Amino acid sequence: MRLSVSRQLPRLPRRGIAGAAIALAGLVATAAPAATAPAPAAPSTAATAAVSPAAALAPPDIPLANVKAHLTQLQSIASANGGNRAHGRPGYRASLDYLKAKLDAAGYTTSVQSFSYGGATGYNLIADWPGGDPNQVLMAGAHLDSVSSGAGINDNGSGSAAVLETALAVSRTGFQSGKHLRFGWWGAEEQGLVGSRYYVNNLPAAERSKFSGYLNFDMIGSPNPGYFVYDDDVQLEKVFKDYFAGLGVPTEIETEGDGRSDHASFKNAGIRVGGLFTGAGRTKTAAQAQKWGGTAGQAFDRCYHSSCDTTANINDTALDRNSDAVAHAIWTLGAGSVPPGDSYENTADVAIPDNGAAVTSTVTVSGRTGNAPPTLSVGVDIRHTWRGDLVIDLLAPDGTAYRLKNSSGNDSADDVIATYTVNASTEPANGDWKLRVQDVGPQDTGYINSWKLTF
Ligand code: DTR
Ligand code: CA
Ligand code: ZN
Ligand code: ZN
Repeated sequence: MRLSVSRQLPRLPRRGIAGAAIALAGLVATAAPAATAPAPAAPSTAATAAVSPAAALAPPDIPLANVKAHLTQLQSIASANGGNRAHGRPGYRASLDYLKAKLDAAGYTTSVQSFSYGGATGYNLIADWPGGDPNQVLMAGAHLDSVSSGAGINDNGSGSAAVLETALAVSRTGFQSGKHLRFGWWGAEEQGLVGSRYYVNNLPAAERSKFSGYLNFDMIGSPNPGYFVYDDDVQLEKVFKDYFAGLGVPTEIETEGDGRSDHASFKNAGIRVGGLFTGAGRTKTAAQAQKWGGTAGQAFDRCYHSSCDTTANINDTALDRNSDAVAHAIWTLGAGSVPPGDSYENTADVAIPDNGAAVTSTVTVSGRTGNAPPTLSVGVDIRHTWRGDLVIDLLAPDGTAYRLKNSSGNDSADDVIATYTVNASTEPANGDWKLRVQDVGPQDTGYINSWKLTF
């Protein structure tokens, strides 16, 4: 005797799958369509809501002359303060004050974070551009300090100036990013990523989880340049590779510095990172000289950590290309035109008819290479009222169905908020993946609250 109980489905507060996921890692669906229960009828009302990327606005050209003017200022400030911008020396704080004044005048909300290291006070400069989704923070940064032997114009005036000028371009153009834009300049990187680690370690966990990515720019104007892209994150790497491909400039993955610059502080905290590098003390090979020009058998930067790292130690083409790449990344990622990392989510509610036809919700996966993994994670968040006899399938772009959940008759469980693992290694990753849900028993109303694929 079934209770004829029905209740209005409360519009429960949306909660992220991750926040309440129950990992059912032991469940690995096989490649063959499920045989345990008749596959539900093809959805008559395929309620799909593909998440399509917002149109990306064209990023502005970053004027090389503006970037070089900042380098000239940094050179002058170092020359007037003992010849450097090193941690604990007057040239560092004087340089930070120069950047802060520019950012304040451009309408940024700036803050200076101080920390102690080696008996001296260090400072980080943080600049927030008002607006954007506070739960999706896109940050670009560079270390502002130099070694004590010189003005550090390539290491790392180049990254500092390019990030500064990109931030100023955001203001000049009034760019309204979908994500909240934040820029940072770090102290005491040369002492071992001290400033950036202090910043990340002092972020509350809830704040750290809001980062959609951190982009690092440390040495991007080397006089004998290479074009290296950080390969820590597939999506962020792709943004930069696509940019350089558009220029017809080949790139290599950055291998000299894994962990050797401020992106490591963010990566160690689980934040996705990307960035660019034009080389330091390593020697350019003949093959690299063939594709990039410059001098084989010579270091990418012969003045690395030396007093000759002055405004004369910059390759203008490299600095210009990389400065424009910073803007390209901010405008592209900021506009939300690149899926957030390896996860693809649909948050559109889709009603599930009581004892009725199956419905579907779609996520469009693009920009990946190869097949899906044998451990494709499928997070679902389905709300329903009572006797939820739900059958849940994942449909690959070619229509292959992977059974995630069978109806369990009198399934009196409440919401289905779970993470399933599917072996989808025979399926190409890109395409329209669908979550298909059918309620095969009466007395129930429900809806797909959200669902997420993570590769
Ligand atoms: N640690 C940086 C220089 C450096 C050396 N290798 C890499 C790779 C990626 C970024 C930076 C670097 C410094 O001396 O500031
Ligand atoms: Ca430019
Ligand atoms: Zn250095
Ligand atoms: Zn550096």
